[in-house]
Amino acid sequence: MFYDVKLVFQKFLQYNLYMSAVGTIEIEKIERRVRFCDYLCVAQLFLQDNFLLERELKFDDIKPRLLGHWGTCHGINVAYANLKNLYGEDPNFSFVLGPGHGFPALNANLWLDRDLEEVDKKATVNKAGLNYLCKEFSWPDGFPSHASPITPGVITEGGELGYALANAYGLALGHPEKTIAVLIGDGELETATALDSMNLRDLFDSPKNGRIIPILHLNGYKISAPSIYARKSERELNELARGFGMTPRLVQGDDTDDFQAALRENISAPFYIMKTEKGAGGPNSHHEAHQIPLKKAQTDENEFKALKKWLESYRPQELFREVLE
Ligand SMILES: Cc1ncc(C[n+]2csc(CCOP(=O)(O)OP(=O)(O)O)c2C)c(N)n1
Repeated sequence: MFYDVKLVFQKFLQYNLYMSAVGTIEIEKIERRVRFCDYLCVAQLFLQDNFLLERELKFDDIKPRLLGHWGTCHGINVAYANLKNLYGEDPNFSFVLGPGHGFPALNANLWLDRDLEEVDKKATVNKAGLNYLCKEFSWPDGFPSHASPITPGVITEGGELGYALANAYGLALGHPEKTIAVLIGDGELETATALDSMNLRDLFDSPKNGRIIPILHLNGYKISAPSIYARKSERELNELARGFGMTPRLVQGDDTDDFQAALRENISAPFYIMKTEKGAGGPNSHHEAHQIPLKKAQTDENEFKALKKWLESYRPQELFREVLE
């Protein structure tokens, strides 16, 4: 048997680099960030006071009008945290977000990274800023319930699904130095615009252009019905990606170790299929999780208790200390 010693050594080195790049501490850091952003999503959607649960939750702490979307938030937070860990320091990296219904997640991440503070001086990354972020979400004269022109980095506004992948290719066109990761909803990929944008890869493959990292957010549902892609087998999904000249790589979103490994693999024309559970961490089953779970939490004792349990499950005060102090 023949071994190319140099190659084996390089592989060994790569392996060790990989091991040290995603050691336990780093994995914990990514997962803590996801938990914190998940909590911030629930707090934005539901709370008008007592944002870190520093005293016993009361009915009056809950917003009188609950408006926004929960279901897709966890997956967005997972993708954001994993990409941030790897590309956070790269000035030529951008993240394009398709599923527009996950605005609480986008707002939470922009706040945590101080991007929001740059355009809104009240969104400071401390307790006062956290209170402001949560209180003003979906609130008269505050933040809207969806991404809008006041959101830092918004390219396309208007609520129409389908443009994320085309926008990502556009950003990297003629910019070989750029890397653009793009999260595409599985419902979004059912639109003609998104599906046909998969063909752009053929035109794009040139050293004059940047690198695209498409990530299909396979959370199984579009609004409350199973998406077409959720009905396909893993083999069919892989073949679909291959048909567009891409290399499929399935990732279980909550397996941080594997997600980090997958992002570091040297895959040409990758197509990541990121599986998460719609509404993960929340009280409802997937198909009920899209918008506001526990709609009657401000008046119904059982829903109030379920919300309290849900909020407490993230241990927000501990998270706040661990992430920010
Ligand atoms: C072109 C277009 N068709 C339909 C809609 C209505 N719509 C809004 S969200 C959504 C489902 C989105 O599903 P997905 O992309 O999987 O996002 P997620 O489930 O993660 O929220 C649909 C059909 C829309 N906004 N734009």
